[in-house]
Amino acid sequence: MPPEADPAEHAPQHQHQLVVVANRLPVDSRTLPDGGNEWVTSPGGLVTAMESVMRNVASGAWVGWAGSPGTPPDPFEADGMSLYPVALSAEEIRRYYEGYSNATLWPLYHDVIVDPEFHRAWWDSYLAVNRRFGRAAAAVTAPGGTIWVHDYQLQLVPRMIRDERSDVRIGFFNHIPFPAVELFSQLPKRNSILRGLLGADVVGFQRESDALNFVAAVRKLLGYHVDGMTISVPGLGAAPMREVRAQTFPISIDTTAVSALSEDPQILERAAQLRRDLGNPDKIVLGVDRLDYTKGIRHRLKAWGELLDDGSIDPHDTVMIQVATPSRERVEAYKQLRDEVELTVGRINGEHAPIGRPAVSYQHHSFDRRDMTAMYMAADVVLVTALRDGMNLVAKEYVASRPDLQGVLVLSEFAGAADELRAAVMVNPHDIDELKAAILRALAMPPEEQEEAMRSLRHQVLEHDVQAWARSFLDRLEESDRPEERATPPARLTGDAPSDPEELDAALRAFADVPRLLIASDFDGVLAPIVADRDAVQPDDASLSALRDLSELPGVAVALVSGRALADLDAHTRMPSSVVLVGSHGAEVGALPPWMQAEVLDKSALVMSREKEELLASITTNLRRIARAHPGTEVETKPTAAVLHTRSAKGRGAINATESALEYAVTLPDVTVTPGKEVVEFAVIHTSKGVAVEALARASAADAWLYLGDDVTDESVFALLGGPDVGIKVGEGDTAAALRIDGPGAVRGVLERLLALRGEQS
Ligand code: ADQ
Repeated sequence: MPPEADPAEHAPQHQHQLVVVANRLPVDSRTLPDGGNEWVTSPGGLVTAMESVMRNVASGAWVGWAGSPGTPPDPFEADGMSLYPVALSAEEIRRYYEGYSNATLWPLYHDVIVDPEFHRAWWDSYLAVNRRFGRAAAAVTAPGGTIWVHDYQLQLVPRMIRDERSDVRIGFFNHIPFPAVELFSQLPKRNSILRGLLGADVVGFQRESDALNFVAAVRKLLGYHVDGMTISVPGLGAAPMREVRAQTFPISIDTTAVSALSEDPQILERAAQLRRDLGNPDKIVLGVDRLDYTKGIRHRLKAWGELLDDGSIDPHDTVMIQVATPSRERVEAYKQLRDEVELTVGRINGEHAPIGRPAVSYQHHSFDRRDMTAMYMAADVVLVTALRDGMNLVAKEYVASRPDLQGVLVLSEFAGAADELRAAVMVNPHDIDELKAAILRALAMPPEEQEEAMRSLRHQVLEHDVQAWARSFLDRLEESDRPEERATPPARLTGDAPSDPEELDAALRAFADVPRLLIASDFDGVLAPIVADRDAVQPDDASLSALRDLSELPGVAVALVSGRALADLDAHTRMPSSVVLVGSHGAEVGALPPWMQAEVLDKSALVMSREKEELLASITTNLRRIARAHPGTEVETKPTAAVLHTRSAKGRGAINATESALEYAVTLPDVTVTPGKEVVEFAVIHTSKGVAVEALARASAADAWLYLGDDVTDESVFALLGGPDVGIKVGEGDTAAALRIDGPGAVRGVLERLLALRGEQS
């Protein structure tokens, strides 16, 4: 059982104006001489950044894991912040942290340098832990406060907080890269991740390419409208659109603190001592990394080994220090990496190290900031050869440690820092020959050239420190819409897990007991699987037959409600006259059975005027033009609407065509434009499935309605349901329905069960 301790229960509720949510709290456990335990804060870059902004708020808090399994410590105060530890069980550490976060997301987001693993139990744990973090943050934030969620371990948290607290501003910052949509698409539950992130008002990334990749994924996989870097997230039912901003905020370091250390005479002496300890080599080359396969340590050692092998470097003159901090040691890929790195270092030293001095000094442990700065000050060259890296702070720390303007930074173009540190010696670390040449060039660089490059690098790093980074993120967040001006989307279910079968059955039993019922269902994706060729749709005969039989029972009205044109729906379902057909998202209503009070249905709003006919003709012409430019897309015409279908488009054609259609839509204020699953509908009659079903419910004097739907257009019905009504969402996605089933097969089960329950009564 996961530990369910709620950190918020110890504290006054809703009190903090600014709440940071990150996987780890900035604390470590320390064992006392008496064997007891205490928590000490471990200020890293993020804490330092937050300190400066926390000073300007009345009350700041941090929600995160304290680093040990089981019961967490009670909330406590540190550095002017309240810390709220979140519990993780040993199993959750294995599944949520080492599993989904570090063996699924981490490799996938770093361009699949090692194969990501996918396990459903890991996802379940990720979901549960994200929910715990979200709840803890929502509980301690003041009304109208700000919550800043950090990193890939917590991508579902923004959405989860939004569902509980519509009054707060939510920001998310991704510290690692965001992959290209082609890679991201591999991720099972990818849409849940995107929807999780889109709960935020601002989603921040390290580099422009990350933000662009994210926006492309949202466009392609969710079909949402994007204007530049602003994403329009549709509200459910009657709720308005929300705007979410994707933006680049390159993270930095606490430059002032590093600069101060680099001017400390004791640290200067330490740097000199380090050189003496290494036998006074002419040159020291340094690598500092977490022992992670993304950091390119193997490539670096390969290049170094070859330079020694071919005699380009003399180990009597030049020493390499490789600091490789222990990391994620229980994850298989990391164990293998450690073995390989240590084997390579052993081989290089065995073959090249002079007696009493290493060719590579390998340090597999942590250093304090003072020692780290001394190393940077002693290093003539620092090698950052990451194969993929969100930013890479080592590069910036090195630059900030060199007020003497000496030293050369060799920097991988795949590290985020490459976008800013243009004066470094840039390298593609996959190209070992290029890497070797870059190392030699760095070692041979004349002092004046070093000075020129270092001056430019320092200008960049000193101007943009981590405090400025945090402030610019929070300022941007502050500029987003005031939360209280937005209506809350009535999402009752998020994610994609089907409802508990017992809960579903209880709802059906209660519904079947109501005297007068309306049972209405969408068609495509509910009574028939979605197919590429919409004329080849194959409805589930058993579902249709159950609906037919239900419509014969006393007190039961049945309707099929579809985006298809009425005639098309009729042709594919061949329903008897006892079943009402509603086409074109409510704009076309078929014949009503005699017992329905037809006069209740107000059709006046649905009449096509001449202007509307002309408008529809011009829309059709324009959509056809778009379709011609994107092979595989096509335009369907309906009596009151024109629809662009992109299901059969090749490659990026679907995205591009949708984009063009939505751009065109902006020019049509009086047209209802509805993006759906690989379709965009332009309707000149303002109606919705919700309006139509509500009218039918009135016409049939129903005491309760049941509605089955899978598409965003069905949300207009779900949003109207309440009390005795039953809304069932078919498939994944946030919804205003209260129940979820997974596909047309389960729909058949629901309809047959209803038939059995209601049949028993008659
Ligand atoms: P990391 O992958 O951890 O961070 P990085 O940015 O290089 O990578 O930060 C490492 C930090 O650890 C540096 O501050 C470094 O000085 C420190 N460090 C490394 N070895 C150490 C040792 N042995 N002892 C003490 N300190 C050590 C993730 C992303 C990065 C992104 C950061 C911040 O992967 O791309 O830059 O978050 O957003």
